[in-house]
Amino acid sequence: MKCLLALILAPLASLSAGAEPARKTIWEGSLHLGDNAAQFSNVQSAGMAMQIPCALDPEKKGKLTITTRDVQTLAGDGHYVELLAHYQDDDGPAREYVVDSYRLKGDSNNVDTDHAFAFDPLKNLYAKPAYYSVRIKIDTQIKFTLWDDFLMKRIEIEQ
Ligand SMILES: [Ca+2]
Repeated sequence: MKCLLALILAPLASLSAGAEPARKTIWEGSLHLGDNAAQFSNVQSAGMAMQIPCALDPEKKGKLTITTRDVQTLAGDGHYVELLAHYQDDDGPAREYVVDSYRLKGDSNNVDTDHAFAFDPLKNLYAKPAYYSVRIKIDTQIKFTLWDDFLMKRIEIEQ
């Protein structure tokens, strides 16, 4: 009986080890996002948005982690994080779709902060995309005086 149990458990153990999600960094650096780059004079600025291409396994759900510094969203629902899917057709222009949209909220000062979001690469899609991208945009739907400036540090994918 013990022997039989070991036979059943061994393949299960190796299966779950193989399914361990792989973590990869798709972007790392130090980049200002916002409308007042002078707030971080020693760091390069991307202005109000940045977009990073990435490869995903369309069949696997995963986790997206955005590391920021000094996000202070005192008003509104937060900055936008969008997962986009890109397609190329033989007979037309390339297309992109927003697969999912998340918000970055916080009130952190001088500390790196992780924001984690679960994603489904095929959410609302009928065909597998050629590749994906992650877009970060500052929240511009609040009063100008309340617009936030912050630093992007890292974008990670776990699948
Ligand atoms: Ca800020």
